[in-house]
Amino acid sequence: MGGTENFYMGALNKSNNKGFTFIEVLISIAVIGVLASLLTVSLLGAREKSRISRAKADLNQLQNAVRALETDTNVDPNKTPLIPCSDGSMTEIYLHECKAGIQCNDGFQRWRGPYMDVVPLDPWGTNYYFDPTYQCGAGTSGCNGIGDGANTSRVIQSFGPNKVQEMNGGDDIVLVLCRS
Ligand SMILES: [Ca+2]
Ligand SMILES: [Ca+2]
Repeated sequence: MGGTENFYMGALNKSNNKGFTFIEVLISIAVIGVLASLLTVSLLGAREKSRISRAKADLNQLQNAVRALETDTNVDPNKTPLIPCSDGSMTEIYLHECKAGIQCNDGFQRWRGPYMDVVPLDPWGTNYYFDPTYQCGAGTSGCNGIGDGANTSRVIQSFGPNKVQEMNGGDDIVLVLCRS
């Protein structure tokens, strides 16, 4: 027992005397650097995830507002007729515009809003959008795995982290009001 103890003490003393070599210090700094960057990446990832959840929650609220607009006026934003779902002549607009009919009225019949006091900006600072002719991609968030190809969906949407609307993919976050 005593012999083993001496052996360990000897090893301990030896390494204590030696201290850290330059290489060991470099390796420690590199390891700390890698751990710090991993932590940063995971924090950024968590923040982006919470922004995406917020966009989805906003879109759910906006959908409620659009459904209330439909009930009162029998049309969608920009007076888009409910049927047919796909109509290439209808225009895309931002949902905070009065033409959308959510927070103010631009000539809607039987309008009884505002259906939302203020249409918020999405978590990336872009206005939410109404697109009566959106092409879903199979991987688009909210398209539920259905890539429509040539067909179109009527959606409300956030352009996502890159702030640009994309068709058939990208980081858009959509809520489908109806499909053609
Ligand atoms: Ca479109
Ligand atoms: Ca996008």
